[in-house]
Parts: sequence; C-alpha cells; structure tokens
Amino acid sequence: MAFLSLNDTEIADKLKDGQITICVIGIGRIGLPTALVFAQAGAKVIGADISDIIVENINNGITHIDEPGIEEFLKNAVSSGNFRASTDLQASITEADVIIICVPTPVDINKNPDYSALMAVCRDLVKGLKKGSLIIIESTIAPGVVEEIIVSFIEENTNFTIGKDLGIVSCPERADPGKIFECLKTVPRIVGGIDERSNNLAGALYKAAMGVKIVKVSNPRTANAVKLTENIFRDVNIALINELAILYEKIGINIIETIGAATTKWNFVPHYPGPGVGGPCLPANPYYLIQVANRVGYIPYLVRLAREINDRMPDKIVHLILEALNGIGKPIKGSKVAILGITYKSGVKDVQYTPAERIIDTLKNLDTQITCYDPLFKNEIVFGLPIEESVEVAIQDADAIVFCTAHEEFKQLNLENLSKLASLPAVIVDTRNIFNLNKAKNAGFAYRGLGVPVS
Ligand code: SAJ
Repeated sequence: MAFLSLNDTEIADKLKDGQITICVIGIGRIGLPTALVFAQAGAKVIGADISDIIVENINNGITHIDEPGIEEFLKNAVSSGNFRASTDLQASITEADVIIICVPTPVDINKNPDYSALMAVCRDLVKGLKKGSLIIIESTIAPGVVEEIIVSFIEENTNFTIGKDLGIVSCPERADPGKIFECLKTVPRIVGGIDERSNNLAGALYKAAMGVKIVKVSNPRTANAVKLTENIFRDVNIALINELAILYEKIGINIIETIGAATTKWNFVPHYPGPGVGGPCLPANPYYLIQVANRVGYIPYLVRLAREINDRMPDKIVHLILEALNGIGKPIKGSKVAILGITYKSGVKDVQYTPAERIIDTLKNLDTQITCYDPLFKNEIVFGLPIEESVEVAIQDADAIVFCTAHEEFKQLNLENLSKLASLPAVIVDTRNIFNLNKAKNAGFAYRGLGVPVS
C-alpha cells in the first residue's frame, strides 16, 4: 500500500485495522511514548534504535524512560503484538509506510547544533525508503533543515522526488516531560508539510491516532519556527524575570509578590526566577535559530542575551550562597553546603543542563563541603557525589541549605525540625522561592530567597 495514495478518511480506518506500519526512529523520551500511542491506536509500530541494549530491554517490556504510565503502555503494546523494537533501521524503514524521526538534536560544546544523529538516520533512510512513504520529523531542528538539507540529501541519494514519490513533514514534539502521554493526546500538533498532500496525510494520521487538534502551517520551516518561537519566548521571559529578580532584591522589592500582582493583568504571562534554565529543550533550542540568523547576517541580540542571562544564573546563586554565609559570619571555604534538588525541574528525573551541576562544580572549586539530596536520585552517584537517602541526612551539620529544585517533597518540610539538624547559625538559600522569609527566620534560619529582599 502506498501511504501517499490514501486519502484522509481511509487513514483512520486503516490505522484501526492495523494496515498502517509506522517506524519510529529514536525510542527515547519522546520517541517511545509516541510509538506506544500509535500502537495503542492500532498501527503496527517498529521502534528503531541504534542501542541494542535499549531494543532488547524494550522487547522484554523494560524501559529506560522515567515517564509516568510508560510501563503499562509498553506492556500493552508489546503484548498486543502492535509494537516491537529493532536495531535494523534499514529493514524497519523498508517495512514502514510512515517513518517518524525522534532522534536527539543537542548543541555541541561550542553551542552549535549537532545534527549528526539526524544525518545518520538520513543515511539509513536513503537505503530503505520505499516509494509512497511519508517521513515525519519530530526532532527539534532549525527552520530550513528539512528543505535545504534532508530533502536534498534524499533526492541526491535515491531516485525519488520528494513531493512526488515521498512525502515529508515537520511535526515538532510539544510534550512536557513528566506529562508526555497527556500532552500527546491533548496538545494541538503543528504540521508543516513539503506539500498539501503531506500536510493532510500527516494531520489525518495524528488526529486519528491521538485525537488532537491539527494546526497546519505552510511548510516544514514554518513548523520548525513555531516550535523554536515557543521555546525561545519561554527562555527570553525567564531571562527577563531572572534579571528583574536580581534588580528588585537590591531595591527592596519582592519579585514573587510583584509577579503575583502583575498576573492579574490579562496579557501578563507569568514566569518565575530560578537558578538557571536546564532540560533538553530551552538551553539548546535558541542556538538553532542563532546559527540560521548568523548565516543570513542577522544578529539576534535578544535571543543571545537571554541565553547569557540564564546561563549566568548558577554563578549568581553561588554568589548568593557566599553572601548568605558571610552574613552569618561563615566563610564559604570549608562550610558544609547541602544541595537539595539536582534535577532541572521538579518531578522529572533528568539532569540535562541542570543548573545544580554548575552550582556544585563552582562550590567544589571553592573548597566547600557538599552534600546532595534529590528524591528522584536517592542513593545514586550523580556529578561524582553520593545522593543521600533523605533530606535529614544531607543537611546534618550543614551551614547552608540550598534548594535548587522545587520538588513537592520539599514544600512539606518542617523547617523547625531541619534547624535542629543544621549547624546553627545556618542559612537557607531558596532559588525557587519554595518558602518565605518569616517562616524560615522563625524556624531559626537566616534566609535568602532569589528576588526576595533580606529585610
Ligand atoms: N524555568 C524557570 N522559570 C520558569 C519556567 C521554567 O526558571 O518560569 C526553568 C525550569 O526550572 C527548567 C527550565 O527553565 O530548568 C526549562 O523549564 P521548562 O518547563 O520549559 O522545561 P522543559 O524543557 O521540560 O520544557 C518543555 C518544553 N516542551 C517542549 O519543548 C516540547 C517547553 O516548551 C514547555 O513549555 C515545557 O516542557 C512545559 O511546561 O510543558
């Protein structure tokens, strides 16, 4: 069956009847949940990956992805016979009517986009593609990569013409780690195809499988621009609020109170100060657009500056810790600092680009004694440090307690009990404004909150 020959209405029926085979390349944080949702909808899905360990584990119902509900989804998909994993990318591509690419697109040490995984997939694509299939790129990439790199590569290395023999679409992932399955079934999908047929078929497929609203845009580059616009908007606004937090603290204004009041205005989109911006998306995505801008001779000052402001936040936090310890007469050198929370955001077991890593590294260079606790990494070794089994163990005799992630567990802590374990006088440095100044003081701590005046 040539997928491209189908019309929108046929897709829903063929999906349900198991007549559509989908190969999802890259069964990681986004690819595996995507594959499982398509399998649940009736597609025959092959999860293709270069890692034989991941493939073997997944075929045995074991997943490396820490996402709520994934074990159940995986068990059902494997037992239904609708899903299997494979390391044979070429054969999987040949078997598939639709190929969905979900490989990582990080930035390298010089902040240049690293499309090597995507290009490796393209080398397999050109060996396995069959006429009439549809290629969907979910990976986050710069506008133009589909049209100027991937389309050219496929046409130069096959006898196919994109748009005639093959369809290609960008459909950027829009899932929030920790709520991926919910997002896949509720968040509208942006679909940007090389032509109207690709757009319509991809839109019909996602609508049939996930039940989501489809937002069709003109072309792949526009779909990629939508994704980057969303995340750069977020990064810039976080940078703004981080900058205001530092300024307002110096002039006696509480940033959290200010944000709360500003949010009463219909067009104010609240963002919150933090120790920096982590995760697989925001720290990397802006650089895809910066690279494209540089190529056309345009300098995106604001996009770049926002990245610099957010990247400087870990150092600002170390300075806050130093100031806070000095404020209670303790030098940072030799002090014991307990870092509570190392993940880049609450509830997600992920330390990619986490600000806590930069804070820990800088404290190590200042000869500080460091203990760490994170409920998602208990008794594991992370950044060369043992993650203690509890808050109480981590803060025993601590001179400073630094909250880097706003895990739910921390919000329930009894500060009076903690003050009995710390080495008083001790300070709480609250980079996520979990607590308030008076409660911390009443519990016997000195307190510094990011964006909160000391008096
Ligand atoms: N952060 C702040 N202040 C804020 C919001 C976030 O400091 O007001 C920090 C977080 O602590 C984290 C970083 O920024 O370290 C990124 O936060 P995030 O919630 O954006 O984290 P991600 O990477 O999980 O974001 C993903 C993105 N989704 C996709 O790229 C598909 C993002 O666009 C979503 O907005 C986010 O999930 C979400 O909230 O759904």
